[in-house]
This record gives sequence, C-alpha cells and structure tokens, in this order.
Amino acid sequence: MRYKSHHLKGFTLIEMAVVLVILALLLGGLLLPLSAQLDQKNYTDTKRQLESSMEALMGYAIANKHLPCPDKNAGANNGPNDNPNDGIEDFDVVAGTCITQEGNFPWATLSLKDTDSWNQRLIYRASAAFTVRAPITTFGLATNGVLRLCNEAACNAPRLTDTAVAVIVSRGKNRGVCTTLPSPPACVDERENDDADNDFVSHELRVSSVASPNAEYDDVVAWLSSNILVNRMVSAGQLP
Ligand SMILES: [Ca+2]
Ligand SMILES: [Ca+2]
Ligand SMILES: [Ca+2]
Ligand SMILES: [Ca+2]
Repeated sequence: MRYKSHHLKGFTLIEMAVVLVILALLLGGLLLPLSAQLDQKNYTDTKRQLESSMEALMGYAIANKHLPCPDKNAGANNGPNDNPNDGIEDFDVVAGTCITQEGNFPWATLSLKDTDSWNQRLIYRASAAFTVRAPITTFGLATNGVLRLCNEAACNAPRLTDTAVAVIVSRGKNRGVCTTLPSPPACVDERENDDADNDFVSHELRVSSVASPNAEYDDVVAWLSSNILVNRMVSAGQLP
C-alpha cells in the first residue's frame, strides 16, 4: 500500500519533460504533412476545375458557334453585357466584339464556381477571332488562335503552343504574383501571366532560393487548342 501511494503523488518534472518532448515530436511530424496535403489538395482541385472550365468553354462554343468573352474586371457598369466583376461575359452587341480579350473567367455565363481553391477569380483570355459574334462571321476550320504558351517569361522556342484559342490561369497559392521579392525582375514567369498580352508561362511549381531568387511560380494554367475545339465542333455538326 505504501508503494502504491508513493506513485499516486504524480509525475516528476523529468517525466513531464519527456512526455512533452515526445508530444512535440509527434505533433510536429503530423502538422507539416497536413499542410502539405492541403496544398496538394488545393492544386489537384484547381487543376480539375480548370479542366471542367475548358469543357464548359467547348460546350458554350458548340451551342453558340463562338467562345464567350471575358467578364471585364474594371471599369464602369454600362449595362448587362458591359458590367465588371459580375461573372457575365462582356461584349458590344452592335459591333459583335468583346469589351476586352482578357478578364475574369465568365463563371456566371457558364454556371460555374466563381473562384479557385484560394478564393481568387480565374483569369481568362481568348483569341478575338474565336469570340466574335453576329454581325461578324465566326471562326471556321482554318482559324488559328494567337495565344502562346511558353516555358519561361522570354517565351523562346520551343514553346508549348503558338496557337491556343483560350487560356485560363489560377494565380495559385500566393494569390497573384510573388510577394516575397517585390522588386523586378522577381518571379518573371508569374509576371508574364499578369501583363495582359498573348503570352503565358506554364510549368511546375517552383520556389525561390538564394541561387535562383526569381524562381517563385505557383500558377496553374490551362489552355484550349484550336484543333481540339474544331474537332469538337465538327463532331457536334457545328462546323464546317
Ligand atoms: Ca460582366
Ligand atoms: Ca501565383
Ligand atoms: Ca502575358
Ligand atoms: Ca509579356
């Protein structure tokens, strides 16, 4: 009985310290993989979202014989087809042209989710020849896109394509272009996806380091080839 009561007094400080060290090791080992797993899930989900967005673009093209215009992300509200950030494509009804060739992915027009896994809207750019509508004649079998997908910001050959008709960009975990190294030319590849021209960069995730301070890149990019679009249109009897 005396032996038992001696042990009921509790743990010694050394015993507590050992337990705390073991707990810290266990938690540290669990938490890191959990955040890595969440990142992985966000990327996988966003890649899938971009794939279904491409399918929706093709569905819209089959129904309408042209691609949707982007939803403009700035400027005045000039009515239902020229209103920023409502997810509805913006175009000039009289001229048959888009208000802008790059803006938000038109999520409301296509009945899709408005943001990616990091709560940011997707960027969408489309070749003008594929977004024009009446009174202009829309694209045909020989029309090519003008968007270029590159391996790096200088966009040197070999490129992934020179003739994409549409590009969708998720700005990734950093929700834009890199913020860790704000002075140019930091993260030039991400900046190429943020300068509203026909060139985009797509490659694997990269982090910056002392050796390569401009490397940060976490964008997720998808593009539509004119060959795939035309093939779907022909299969659906909408071309030629
Ligand atoms: Ca709009
Ligand atoms: Ca980014
Ligand atoms: Ca660009
Ligand atoms: Ca550029």
